[in-house]
Amino acid sequence: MSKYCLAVDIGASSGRLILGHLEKGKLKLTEIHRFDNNIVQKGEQYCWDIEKLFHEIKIGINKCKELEVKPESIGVDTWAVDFVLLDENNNPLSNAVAYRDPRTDGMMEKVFNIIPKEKLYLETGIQFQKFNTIYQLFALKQKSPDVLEKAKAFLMIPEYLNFLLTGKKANEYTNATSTQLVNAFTKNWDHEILDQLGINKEMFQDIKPPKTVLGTLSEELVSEFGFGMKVVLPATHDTGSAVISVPEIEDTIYISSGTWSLIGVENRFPICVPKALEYNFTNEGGIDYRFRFLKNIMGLWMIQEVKRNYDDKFSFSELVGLARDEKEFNSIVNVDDDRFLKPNNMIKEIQGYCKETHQQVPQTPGQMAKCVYDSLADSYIRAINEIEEIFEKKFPKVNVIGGGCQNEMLNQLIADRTGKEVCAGPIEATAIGNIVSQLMALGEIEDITQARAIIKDSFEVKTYQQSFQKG
Ligand code: ADP
Ligand code: LRH
Repeated sequence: MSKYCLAVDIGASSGRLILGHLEKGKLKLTEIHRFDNNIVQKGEQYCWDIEKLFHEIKIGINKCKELEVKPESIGVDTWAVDFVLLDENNNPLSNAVAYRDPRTDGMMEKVFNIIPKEKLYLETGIQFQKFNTIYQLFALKQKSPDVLEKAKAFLMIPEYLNFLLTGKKANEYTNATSTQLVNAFTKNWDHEILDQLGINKEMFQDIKPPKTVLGTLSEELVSEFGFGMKVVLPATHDTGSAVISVPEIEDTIYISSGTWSLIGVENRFPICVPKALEYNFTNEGGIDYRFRFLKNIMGLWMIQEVKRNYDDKFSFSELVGLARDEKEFNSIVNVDDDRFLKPNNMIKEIQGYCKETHQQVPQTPGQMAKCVYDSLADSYIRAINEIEEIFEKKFPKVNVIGGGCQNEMLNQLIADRTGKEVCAGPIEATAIGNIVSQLMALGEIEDITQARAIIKDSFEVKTYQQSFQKG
């Protein structure tokens, strides 16, 4: 039996602490704590409740004691792009503003007036999304330049949580690339971009790769928990950890399905060709400097919001069941439309779109869910076609990972509409990727090839085939 590692995996909708260890060559998981994560309003801003998140991490660590397990290490991953700035006394200078906050409205265009879009893409290889860190920092520069000037440390969300755990400040490569401020080739902060935008360079920390042992729990926390642990950097960007868990990556298109849908392939080099720019694909940095060539498209955020607007009267699986009964309902929305990013009411927004486009307006929860799933499938198919066009080849398989892979209707829709084999799983891909990165750092797993073989052996994957012959 190997040492135990503790994964802290916090997505935009929920977080969990999962213990992992190797037993007879298989990875065993024990979920010890799960909690909700939501955007909260602080004054005028949409923010993350970072104090609550740290509190939940501490609850989870304390639960290890009840299980009489002392993990060798802990690793934190979260969603990307968001950050906290610290002053010279290591106190936060800013809220942990959430990427859905409208402060970045119009900022992309302002940045393009200084740095042409094509140049930004050629240097960073990163997809254009209005909430990327670069536009968040530029918004801060416009609206509160003093805050940016005073900042002594820029820490992304997992890095700030690591700082609270260890007192150590470091940036981590996979998450750093999501800022659109890292050069895809030097793999370091792009000082030219920072200078051109007038963003304080001094606040950025050294970039450390996944599998780095950052340090150990602070003495204060060791006395609070009664035990210490190493703090290891996994791929701290959740999608970076998730994609490690795709068991057979060759010739596979993965969809990391959660609040967002991240759809793409793994590469050894960044691809910044004009078609990739035109279709807005990203080259996010991964473990061992592999690149995730993917497109971040609307995900299950739409159904999360629909569910919330129905006062959580239906579970996710109930919504799937209700949608299945609506075979005759075929209205579709364009999920890429910005209006779905943070509407006041998702149900009304979807109804408004259908009305404006002269389609049948969804009225029941089943029709609403069917509309969301059909529309998401539509956008997956577009992205798959774009990938195949860029690579000038067909990919025979799609592997859906993450919480969304439990949506059997969506999995079947992808199989039916593409004719490809669709594999679903693992569900906890992100936490698994986090754990195997720690096990690699501790020398318990040799490399990512071995890690993927172990994952393939340890977790069940459900397969879907086209349910009818295209004719
Ligand atoms: P994130 O990491 O972005 O918070 P997750 O990977 O946890 O997201 O996935 C959450 C999503 O998984 C939910 O929005 C929901 O649509 C989907 N999901 C979770 N459980 C089920 C289920 N039993 N059936 C269908 N879908 C589910
Ligand atoms: C998925 C994710 C995605 C980012 C978005 C902000 O959780 O990290 O990769 O683009 O959140």
